[in-house]
Formats: sequence, C-alpha cells, structure tokens
Amino acid sequence: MGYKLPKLLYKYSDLEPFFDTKTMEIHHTKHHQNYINNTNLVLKKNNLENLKINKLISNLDNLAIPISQKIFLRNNAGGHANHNFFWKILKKNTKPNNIILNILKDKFINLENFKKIFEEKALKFFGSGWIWLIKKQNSLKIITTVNQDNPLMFLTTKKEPLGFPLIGLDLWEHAYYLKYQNNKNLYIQSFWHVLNWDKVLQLFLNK
Ligand code: MN3
Repeated sequence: MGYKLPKLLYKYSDLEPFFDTKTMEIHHTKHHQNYINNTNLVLKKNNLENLKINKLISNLDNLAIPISQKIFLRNNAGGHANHNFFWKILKKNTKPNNIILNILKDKFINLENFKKIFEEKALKFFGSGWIWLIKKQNSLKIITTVNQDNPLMFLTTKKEPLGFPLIGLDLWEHAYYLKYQNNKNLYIQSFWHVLNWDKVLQLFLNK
C-alpha cells in the first residue's frame, strides 16, 4: 500500500563530480522519502486510492478532503512527483541529438542560448522551487514553480496542466548546499553535465 521510493537506475556516485554522492543519497533517501511518507499518510487517513502520482497531482482539486490536507498533499505529492521525474532525467555524458537541437532552435535560436536563458531564470528564482522546460501544444517554454508545485498541476484558473515537463531542475538548497553552498550558479552549470538528453528526447516524442 502507498507510494514507494523509486529505485534509481544508477549509483549515487555515478553523477560525480557534478552531483556528489552524499547529496544524492540524502536527497533520495531522506528528502524524497519524506515527501512519500507524508503523501501516504494523507491517502491512508482518507482511504484514497493509490492513483499514479502524476494523476494524483493533476486531480487535487477534485479530492474530497479538507483544504489543509489538500495543501499538504500539494506540497508532498508534488515533492514525490518532482523527484520521481528528476531522478529519471539524470545521466552523465549524453548529448542532445539533431532532433532535440532543432526543437530548441525553433524556440531558443540554439542550444547555447537555451542554456543561457534557463540558467538566468534559475539563478534569478528566489526561494525554493523548480525550473522546467515544458511542452504544450508542440511549443516549448521555460517556467519556474514554487515549493513542490509541478507543471502537471492545475495551477491556473484554466483547469489544465501548465504543460508536460521535459526538463526539471530542483532549486531547493537541499539539492546543492552540501557541495556548492551559496554558489547556486555552479550547481546550475553542473546540471548540464548530468542531464540525460536521451530521456528528454523520449519525453518530447511521447507527449
Ligand atoms: Mn529536492
């Protein structure tokens, strides 16, 4: 019963020296696990069925639970969904292929410019949250979300997802503080070395 911490397809040390072993381990076994435990608590308390996590977070409005628990779920089920996604798009030494390069060219001129805009927006983002590359109706957009909000949530009055995530980067201090301390910029730069472009392409083609 309940959600379980997903197994990673790599070792905590596999993303060194960019994402360090200790941070990966604490991030996965403590932070992510905590979001899962909290989510399971609310589901159990309310006898809610175990929807796929992405389905749950896009369906929060319709749950018949008190608003305080809805907010708690938004933060914690959101945290589970976000980290679930994050681990899957991490891998060292992949490169964007021509399909990806062309997609990015359409919207951002070229890969370097895309990275620059993404980095600037991530650096400027204040507080805890995430930066994303999302796809919506075949158009790409870089957005940020606060706390553990996810682009699949219905965050506007439109009653639809903001878009489908292709890339997501955790901007919470717990994601980088052990290795990078206050140097958020270095952390953001390091992300390009561990971003799994093959997975990004797969997500783009599937959405
Ligand atoms: Mn995190």
